[in-house]
Amino acid sequence: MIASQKNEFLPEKELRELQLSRLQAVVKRVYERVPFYRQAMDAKGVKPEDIKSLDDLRRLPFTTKQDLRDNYPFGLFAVPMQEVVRIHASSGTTGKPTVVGYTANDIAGWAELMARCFMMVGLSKDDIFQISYGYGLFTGGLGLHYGAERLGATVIPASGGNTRRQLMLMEDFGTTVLCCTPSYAAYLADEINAAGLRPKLKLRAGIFGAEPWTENMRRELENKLEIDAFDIYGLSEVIGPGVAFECIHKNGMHIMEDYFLAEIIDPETGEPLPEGEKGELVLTSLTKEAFPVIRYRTRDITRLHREPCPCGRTFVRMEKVTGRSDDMLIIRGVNVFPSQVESVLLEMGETEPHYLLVVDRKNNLDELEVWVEVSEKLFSDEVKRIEELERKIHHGITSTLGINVKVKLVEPRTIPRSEGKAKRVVDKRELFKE
Ligand code: DLL
Repeated sequence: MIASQKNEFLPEKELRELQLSRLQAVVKRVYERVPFYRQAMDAKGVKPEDIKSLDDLRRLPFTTKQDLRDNYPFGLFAVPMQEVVRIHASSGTTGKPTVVGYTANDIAGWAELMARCFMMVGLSKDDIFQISYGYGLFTGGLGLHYGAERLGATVIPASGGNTRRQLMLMEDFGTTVLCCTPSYAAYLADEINAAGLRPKLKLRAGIFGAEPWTENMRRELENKLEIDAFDIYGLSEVIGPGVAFECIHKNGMHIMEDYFLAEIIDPETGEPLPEGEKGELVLTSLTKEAFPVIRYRTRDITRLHREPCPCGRTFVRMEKVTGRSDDMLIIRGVNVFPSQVESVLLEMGETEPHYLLVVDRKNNLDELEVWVEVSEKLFSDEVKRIEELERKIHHGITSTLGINVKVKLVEPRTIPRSEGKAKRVVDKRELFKE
């Protein structure tokens, strides 16, 4: 039913041939249609016809999030807007999101990719998917939604939040597959158990991603929810969820190599690292029409390995993402940059330029507290002024980040100064220190 499923088991040689022909086509496409890529390739002295082998990939320029910002909103699209049927976006560093687009073929291909992921772990049209990733500009909700429909499964487009309703839907509609961030799954698990609901549920699998999580967390979710929990990776710039997914062996996520080419580079030098070494993941889209990306620097730190997988798939596997090479935080699945907070504060101009983001996880839910220094004078003023300012900052930050935060105004010199790079974040979640 899923035509591209045959690619999952292609012998190495055939897979490389397929990748090369797709790479040549996409490079030609962006060179001819996207001025940014033409300029970047000209600057490196590379023409599309120079791409004769997969090794020539490294001759191509990188694409970064900054390039997306510089070409906001549609400057990197490779088709006229009449052919773009969907837009998604993710948070940028200063309020403006990074924007991606899809043609009808892109949407169909993505749905197929997601359906393939589900089939990899034995899900089928008999399943009932509760999609509790956010719907909207975020790729999570609609990305999984279209994939589950393509599979022929029943879809409950629950979106995130409203926990009580989530539990009701789960019970009444017989949800078998829960799709959400792992931190939300952990929260739901506690609520389910507190309500003694598990015996009434038909849950059998969880598709969790959009933020880093650990093997410990997997064990906890699997035990509490009595399910198989699978890790799904992706990013909007490259397509959304479905770039990589685990097979039933849960030993690394297979990167969908017929859709994407993966490299690992040294984040400092940009040089490709030998296979098996840990570094920054760089992805090139091989099939997308509206928004192809060449050597996109994901900033995600991981490792690739090619040992044969017992499932028989030949696609390379990536380890769980253990960090980022930039300062992006993921809080309840939402991407947050400290610079977003800074720009809100600077725009307001009523505080000192010293702030700190304190991230913690309580009852399995991420919490963000923003500490902001205010002048001595303000502190000696009446309480009302302080409360007013707190409210204003709260409103500014909440509406920019799209998540709720706590704001704490503090006295001058409360936040430690640093002599080098300012330390803007205290992340108490310490996910990977197990
Ligand atoms: O988070 C797409 C997605 C939706 C993936 C639903 C999985 C499930 P963005 O909002 O663009 O897209 O955020 C992408 O999230 O660069 C990683 O840093 C992080 N991320 C995504 N999946 C995982 C994962 C979606 N499984 C950024 N493990 C990426 C660790 C992940 N980090």
